[in-house]
Amino acid sequence: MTHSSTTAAIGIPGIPGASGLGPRPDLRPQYRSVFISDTHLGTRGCRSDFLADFLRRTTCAQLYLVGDIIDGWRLRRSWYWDEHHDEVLRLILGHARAGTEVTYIPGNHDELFRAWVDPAMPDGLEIAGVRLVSEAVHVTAAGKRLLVMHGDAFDSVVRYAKFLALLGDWAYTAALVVNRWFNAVRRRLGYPYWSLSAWLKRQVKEAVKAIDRFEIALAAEARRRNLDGVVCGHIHHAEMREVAGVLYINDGDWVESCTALVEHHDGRLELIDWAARQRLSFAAPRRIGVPQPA
Ligand SMILES: [Mn+2]
Repeated sequence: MTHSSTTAAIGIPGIPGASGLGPRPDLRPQYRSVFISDTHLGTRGCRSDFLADFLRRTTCAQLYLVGDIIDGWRLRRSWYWDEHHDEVLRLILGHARAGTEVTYIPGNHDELFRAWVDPAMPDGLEIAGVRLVSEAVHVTAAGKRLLVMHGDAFDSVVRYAKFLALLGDWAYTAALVVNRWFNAVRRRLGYPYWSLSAWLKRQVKEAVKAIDRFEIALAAEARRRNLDGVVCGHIHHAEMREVAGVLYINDGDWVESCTALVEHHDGRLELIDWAARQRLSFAAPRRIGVPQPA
């Protein structure tokens, strides 16, 4: 099968103009390309409901899945799957069927796929219209050449306090509340005050430094290959910045935040925060249907 990027998405429920009445070559997809990563489907943390909403309302000529899309192919105790996880897969395959060029670049949580990609086959392997490759070079409409890789190959620079890599505000606030109780108990037992806040601030400072090292390492890799920039994921921290003349872009994740990188038809790149844009609340309960009795 050839990858045509001229065909617009058709026949996908919920996509404006996608009536399913036949090809609509006049209907241009919304974006030239879309990059998402770290969706961690198969885990409870995945905001699969928001992701399904994003995939339902977004059309693009090229869709890059930049690793850690499906988590836990290896047998894991905590496998989690609901109807939104199903829907996400259905929507991705639907986009591929409708003419979107879908490229899957495995990460460390879906590294099983890496064994399927033969480095001798630069075109990779194609399954259900999804092209599987270990990494890719995307050329923007503006002619910028971007290395697309998950990023875990540079783990050695972020080994520090991964669990704390950018603690969310809410977690920080919650931790401080716990700390108040903790110190009330310590005081009663005659122990001196211990500042969780100061400790956390030190940890966060180290995590920020680790993220900086990661960004510098990936940008350096792009420069080494004479490319204009890099698009990656892995550290769950959306970012777009220039590092010594090279563009570093991290498309974020769909666990802690709900972010994607989009390329407009003129080659302009933009990070979008889907939860903020759609005013979706992380605190609201997920709309999950009642399972049908078997
Ligand atoms: Mn990863």
